[in-house]
Amino acid sequence: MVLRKLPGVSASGMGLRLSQKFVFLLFLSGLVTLCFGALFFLPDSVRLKRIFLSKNESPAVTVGSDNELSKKMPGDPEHQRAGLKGGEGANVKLRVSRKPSVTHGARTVERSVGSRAQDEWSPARAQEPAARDERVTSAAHNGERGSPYNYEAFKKCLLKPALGKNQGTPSDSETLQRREKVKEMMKFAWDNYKRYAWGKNELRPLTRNGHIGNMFGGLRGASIVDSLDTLYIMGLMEEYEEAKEWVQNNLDLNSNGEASLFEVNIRYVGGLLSAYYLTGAEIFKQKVLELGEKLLPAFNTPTGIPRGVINLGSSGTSWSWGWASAGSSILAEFGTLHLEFLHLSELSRNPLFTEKVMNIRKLLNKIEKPHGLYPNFLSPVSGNWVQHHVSIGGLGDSFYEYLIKSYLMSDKTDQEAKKMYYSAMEAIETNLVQKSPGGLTYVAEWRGGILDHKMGHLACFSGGMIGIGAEDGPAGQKQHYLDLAAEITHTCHESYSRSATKLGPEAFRFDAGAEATATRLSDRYYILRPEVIESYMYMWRLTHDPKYREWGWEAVEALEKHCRVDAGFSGIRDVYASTVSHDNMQQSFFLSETLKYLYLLFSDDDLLPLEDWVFNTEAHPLPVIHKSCLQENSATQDHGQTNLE
Ligand code: DMJ
Repeated sequence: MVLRKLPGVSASGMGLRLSQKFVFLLFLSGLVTLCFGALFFLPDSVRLKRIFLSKNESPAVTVGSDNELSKKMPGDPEHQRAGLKGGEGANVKLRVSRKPSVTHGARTVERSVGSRAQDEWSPARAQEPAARDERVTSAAHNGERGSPYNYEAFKKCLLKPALGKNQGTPSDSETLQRREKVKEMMKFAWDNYKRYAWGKNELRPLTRNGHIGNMFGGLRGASIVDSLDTLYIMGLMEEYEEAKEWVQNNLDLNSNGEASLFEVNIRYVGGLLSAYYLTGAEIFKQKVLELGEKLLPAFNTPTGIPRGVINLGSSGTSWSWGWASAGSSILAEFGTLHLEFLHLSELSRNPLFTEKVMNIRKLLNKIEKPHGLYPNFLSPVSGNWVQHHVSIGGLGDSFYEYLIKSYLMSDKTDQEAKKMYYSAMEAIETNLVQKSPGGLTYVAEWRGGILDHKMGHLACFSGGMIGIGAEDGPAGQKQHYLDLAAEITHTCHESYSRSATKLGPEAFRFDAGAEATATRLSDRYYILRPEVIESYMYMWRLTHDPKYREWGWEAVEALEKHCRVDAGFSGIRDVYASTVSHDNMQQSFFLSETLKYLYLLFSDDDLLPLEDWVFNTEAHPLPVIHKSCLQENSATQDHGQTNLE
C-alpha cells in the first residue's frame, strides 16, 4: 500500500513493477532473517526460542527437551512452575553451594560441584559425533513400541508374594520384638522429619530444621522418596500415604539446579522405581520416567560415559566434578546406573536407557585393565583411565555391586556382567585382599601398584556382595567366596566392636600397629551409614548364622544410645569418644538403607525374597526380570542379557 503512492509506481497487476517486487521481497527476507537472528539473543527460558531453536541448540533436545512427559501430566506443569517462583525452589541455581558436602555419603566420597570453566559441556561440543543421539524419548514411546507396561502381568511373574506370606513376621518373640523396635525407630525418624523438615531433603535433628544440600539439583524431599518403600514394607501405611501424596502434589521435577547424576539416580530414580513395583501406583511410574529423561543429557559426551554433574533444567548441561582429576568421571558413579536404567527401559518401552548403560558396559569390558583392576577415574572424552587408584570402597564400590546385581536381576542371563564380575573379583583377591597380623581379612586400596592398608566403612558392603555372588562363581569356589564374605563381614564387625560407641569409623587401618581402627582424627566419624548392617542382612539370609542377628542388635543398641536425640537420629563425630558429639544430620539413607536392612535382618526371608528382588545401592528393591516372563515388546529384551560383542 505504501509503495503504491510512490511516484512512478504502476497501479497495474499487483500494483508493483518486477524490480519493485524484487526490492520488496528482499526487504521482507531481510526482516525475517533479522527476527530469526534476534532469537539467538533471547534467554533460554523464553518459550519462543525453545520452539524455534531447540532442535539444534541444546543438547537436551536430543533427548526430548521441554519435557514431553511433564506436558502430559494433567494440570501439573503450570502448578509446579508456580511453585518454583516463590517457594523453596526459588532461585535454586543461586543457592547451589560449591562447598564440599561433608555429610553426604555415597560410596563416592563427597565433594564440591565441579569447576565448569575447565570442562563444561557446551551445545557446540554436543555436536561431536558420538555425542549426538537424535532420538527423542517420551511417553509417546509407549504407543510406538507396543503395549504399555502391564503391572498385573509383572506381578504374576514374581515367584513369591513381595511381602511374604505374613509380611515377613518372624515366629520367635525375641526377633519380633527387635523388629518392632526397628519399626519404632523408623517411625521416630519419620515423624521428626515430618515435623521439622517436611519437604526438605534431610532433617537436622539438633537444630530442628531441614537441610537441602547441593547433591540433588533443586530436587526436594529426598528423605520422602528414599523412605517410600521402607514405610511400605514396614506396614507404616499412614506414613506411606503421606509420602505418596507429597510425591503426587509436591515432587517438582522442573528444577534447574546442578545435581549429582549418581545421587539422583540411586535415591530418586531407585526410590520411585521401587515404590512403583511394590505398589503399582501410576504416579511413581509417571514421575520416574519424567525424571529419567532429564538425566539423559549427561551421556552426551564423546564416549557416552556420563559426566558426574548435570543441570536438571532444559539446558541439560553436564560437567565433571572439580575435584576429579583432569575432568574425569568416577567409576562408582557411571558404573552405578545399570539396574535403574534397565528398569526405565522396561517401564517406558524405550531402549534408549538400556543402550546408554550398555555402552558404558561395552567400553569398560574392552578397555585394558591394569592387573585386571578397574581404576576409579576415567576420561569421558578419551575413554582412558586417568589415574591408577583402585578401591572397593569410595569411588569404586557400587560399580562391582552393580555387575553382580545386573547378572542376578537379568535372571542370571547377563553373561557379560557375570564374567566381568568374577574376573574383577579374581583381580581384587590377587591384588587387594589382605590378612592382618591379627588374622583379620580386609580389602586394601591400590595406588599404582602400592597398597594403602586402609578399608573404608563404604567398603564393608562387600561382605554382602561377595556373599550373594558366591553361588554362581567358578566351579568349586562357592565355599571360598562364602568364607571370604564372612571374613570381611567379621572384620567390619570388629571395626564396630573396637570403638567406645560400638559404631564403626568412616575408615579403619591395618598399619602402624592398627587393626581395624581409625588412626586419623578425620576418619573417626559415623554418619548413620548402612554398609556393615547391609552385610549382616545378606549373610543372615545366606547362612542363618544367629551371630548376624546379634551383631545387628548390637548396632540397634548403639544407634539408640549414641545417635538418637530428642528430634531424630544424628551422626556422630568420633566413634571412640564415649561422650558423643553429634553432627546434626539425619541422612536420607538412614531411612532408606540402615533401618530397612535392620528390619529385613529381623524378618523372615520371604519379605522381599532374593529370588525376585535385587536391592539397588540405596537399598531400593528392584524386581528380577524373569526370563520366562519378559513382557511383549520388552525394551530390555535384547540388552543386558547377552554379550553385546
Ligand atoms: C548410600 O547413598 C549408598 O549406599 C551409596 O552407594 C553409598 N553411600 C551411601 C550410604 O553410605
